[in-house]
Amino acid sequence: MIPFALLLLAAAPVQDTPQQGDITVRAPLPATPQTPATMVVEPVAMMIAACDRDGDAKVERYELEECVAASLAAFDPNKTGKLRYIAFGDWALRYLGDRAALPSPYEVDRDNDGEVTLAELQDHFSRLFARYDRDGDHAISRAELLTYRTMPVDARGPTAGRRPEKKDDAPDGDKRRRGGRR
Ligand SMILES: [Ca+2]
Ligand SMILES: [Ca+2]
Ligand SMILES: [Ca+2]
Repeated sequence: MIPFALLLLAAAPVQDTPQQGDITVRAPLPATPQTPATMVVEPVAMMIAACDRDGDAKVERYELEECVAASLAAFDPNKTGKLRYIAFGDWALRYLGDRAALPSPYEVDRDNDGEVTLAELQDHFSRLFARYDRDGDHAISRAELLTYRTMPVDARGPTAGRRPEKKDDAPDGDKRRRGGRR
């Protein structure tokens, strides 16, 4: 009796599996509209957030200074204490995510000698610290690192400057088009 029951159990799923020669066509999943991004983080704020060493999600000055020094040292194998602009671009790519992200080397290199020294970099981040620490408690919280966008944004990005949509482009019309009946 038991072997027969097991056989039935084993056979049951077969009814649902496609027979040889059947073709299963899956419709593509509908695109999920992105939640409008009203809160963003500047590249340099992303770097500052990653400087939290003790895990309290806040960045204090000593943490930022250590972090900035270590970041420069990573691109300064000969320990010259400075980065030329090309090396600064590599630094920016790693820590800010893009060579062109702010701050630019021109901004940080205060004496315009073509090199960003550790002192210049620390000075720049010290001013950033003062800017981000809005409540003046000598620590930068994640809330202080957020930038709030005032520009209306939808799934396709900022809506400013876009041509107004025609009435035909109402959500219903949109759905019909995406339904694939052409
Ligand atoms: Ca911390
Ligand atoms: Ca300089
Ligand atoms: Ca603060």
